[in-house]
Amino acid sequence: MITTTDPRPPTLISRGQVLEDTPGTIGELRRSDDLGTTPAAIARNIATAHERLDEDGYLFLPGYLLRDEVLAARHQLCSQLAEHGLIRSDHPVDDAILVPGATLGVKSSDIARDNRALQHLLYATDGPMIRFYRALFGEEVRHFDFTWLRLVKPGMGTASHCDLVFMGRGTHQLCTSWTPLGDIDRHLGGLIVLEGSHRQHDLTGDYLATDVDTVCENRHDGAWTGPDGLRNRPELATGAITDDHIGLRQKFGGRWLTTDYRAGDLLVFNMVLVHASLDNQSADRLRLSSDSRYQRASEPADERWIGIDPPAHGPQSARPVIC
Ligand SMILES: O=C(O)CCC(=O)C(=O)O
Ligand SMILES: [Fe+2]
Repeated sequence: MITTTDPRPPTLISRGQVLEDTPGTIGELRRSDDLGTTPAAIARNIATAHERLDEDGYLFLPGYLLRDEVLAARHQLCSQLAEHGLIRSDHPVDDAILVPGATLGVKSSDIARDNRALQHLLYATDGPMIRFYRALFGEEVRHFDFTWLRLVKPGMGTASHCDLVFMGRGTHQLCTSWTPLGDIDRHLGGLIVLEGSHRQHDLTGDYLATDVDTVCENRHDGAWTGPDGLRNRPELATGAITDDHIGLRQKFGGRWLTTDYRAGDLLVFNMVLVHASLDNQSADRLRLSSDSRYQRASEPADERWIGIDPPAHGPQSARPVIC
């Protein structure tokens, strides 16, 4: 009998580094499907959800979103990407096989905005996502209008960072939803979070006090030039903490946590949890996920991410300071 199961555990690679693979250095995300997998069940158990979010900095809800809705968003996304020539249309488009050498000629956030199924999945007023946040925040929810669509080609994932440095101009009480748009196992490479890092303020404090779009009025040594010729500080330009995810883990002492994600899973985390992603080790498949943000409607929102065509971060959102 021919078996297609590979008995070797997959090697986890992030930013080109093979991560340590001993029990004290790598682990599985804590699942919270014991709280239920429906909005009503989660709402009943919201106190425990709060406790876990405080304790872990994240909440992993496997199977909480409707798999059919996730796959509908994926299908529409793959059709859009095939139309733009990024993925092959001589294969089932949902397989997301990359056209070699192709690049996307439009902003991925525009693709996300035009994808009705994705907008419905992430933002429908009475859908599971918004109902989760309404229960969590205990009031009406505002979401950022900007949706970060991650179209990760074979190769490098995302460098370690906290979202606050990108999204900290309004309330800091907001959360990110990382939503796999398809099944994403460790080989295709999903999100990794650094255990306990949301409590390590002695290590992250200076970093968390920064804003990626700060420009120095009195220094001109930056990585990009903003309005009036002001330049930002090079150390802030990407918002990344480091590419050295082994060294970072050794410094922080926790484990890198991840899982084999399935379409329908939802990973929620706060603004100060250090996270990154695994490299896409596939030969030719595009990894598809979105990240979206939610907060209390009554609290101020970071204006970089609000509006029909949000300015996002970069020179156009420069904030001059003396440094
Ligand atoms: O998907 C990724 O590679 C990174 C996602 C991320 O940084 C986020 O969801 O905030
Ligand atoms: Fe992030």
